[in-house]
Amino acid sequence: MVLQQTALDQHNQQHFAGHKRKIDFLAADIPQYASVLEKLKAFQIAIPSWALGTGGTRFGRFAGAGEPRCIEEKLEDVGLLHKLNQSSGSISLHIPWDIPANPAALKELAQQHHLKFDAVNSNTFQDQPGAAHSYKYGSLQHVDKAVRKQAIDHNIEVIKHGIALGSEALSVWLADGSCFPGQLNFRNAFNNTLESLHEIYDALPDHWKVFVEYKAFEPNFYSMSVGDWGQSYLYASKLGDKALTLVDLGHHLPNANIEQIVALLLNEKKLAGFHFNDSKYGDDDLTVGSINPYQLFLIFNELIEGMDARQMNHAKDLGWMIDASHNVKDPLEDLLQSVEAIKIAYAQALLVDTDALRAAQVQNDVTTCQEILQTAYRTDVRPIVAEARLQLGGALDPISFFRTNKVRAQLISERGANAVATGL
Ligand code: PSV
Ligand code: MN
Repeated sequence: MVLQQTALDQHNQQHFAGHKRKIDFLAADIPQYASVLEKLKAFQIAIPSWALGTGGTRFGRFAGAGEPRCIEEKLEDVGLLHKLNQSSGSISLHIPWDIPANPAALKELAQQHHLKFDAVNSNTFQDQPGAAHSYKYGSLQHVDKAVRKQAIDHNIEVIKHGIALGSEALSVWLADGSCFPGQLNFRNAFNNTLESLHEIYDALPDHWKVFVEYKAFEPNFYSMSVGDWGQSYLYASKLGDKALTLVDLGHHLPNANIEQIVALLLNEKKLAGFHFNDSKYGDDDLTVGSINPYQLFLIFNELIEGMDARQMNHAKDLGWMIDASHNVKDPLEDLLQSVEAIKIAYAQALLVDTDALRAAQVQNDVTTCQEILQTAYRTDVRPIVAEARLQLGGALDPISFFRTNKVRAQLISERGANAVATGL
């Protein structure tokens, strides 16, 4: 479906007076207003192709309706999001859940929606029909060289798909590990994984990166072969400059200080970027900002401080992606909320008075440090996020537009009530 510009204009006219009151009030209070606005306009977050349908748990999946039935319809959905928020200008594909059979046509379709292809993801955590070998006991770590080779070949295949689409990064997440003590020789598993990753690394084009994602547990419950940022950092360091550590916010043990992990990885030039989501207990894959928005703000505070210290471009120099699952919400509404939460946290962190914070830190003035951070965090920055969207041609209130204009109902009438997307 195509969103009508007239509907968008009408929506913005209806919301404009209320918005104007709020933005005038906020702008008067932000000294760096113009630069914050420009940074917000430039900031894009990639949408995962696997999150456009309703997710599930191992107990069941309650599919929604009108889900995208093919890769083209997934692009269409991301196009809808981007038209509304002007901040979702790319899609991250997961292969073989999405096989780009005709890359030239797909690139053209992406261009029509003003989209680019972000990192491509490999999948060696599920067996594929007709595959010669099973990943039941791991993939890149496997004791059998033939299984490792199959997994390496798959990753190289994914790189080739990515090249055809104009992607510039491969994300590798391994389910490899063990469920019971004694099952695995840790050193051999590490060395096999490293050797396999080396072969994948060697297949990367010059300007490409490989993102090594870690996860503390699940599906293996005793050990994971890339279980934490230390292990990922070790692989990335041994591989070379093109290998970096990917931080998925749900992949830590409870209470981990993710903002500190991020600061150190950035300092070591080894931070790839993010899979954003939120969680209360584990890898819950909930809407970004729905559980712990303060943590998200603190992460962005470290990101901005660290990126500015290295004169990095906020919008381009790290990978910004969502990785979430929507069991009870409409996936498109959920993704709109996630992107909004990320932009809010980014905007709040841009408001931190960094000079004052540095001065307070060297004075060991702990109270002032907290005041500075919380003053920024408690600022309602939603009007400036909306203003950035408006200036780019998006909707002042994307969720309200989505509901009022019955976007899901239109998708259901086009695709049917039983259309189910591929993915987890
Ligand atoms: C694993 O839990 C993960 O976070 C990885 O990024 C996968 O590729 C993704 O979820 C999709 O299942
Ligand atoms: Mn992830």
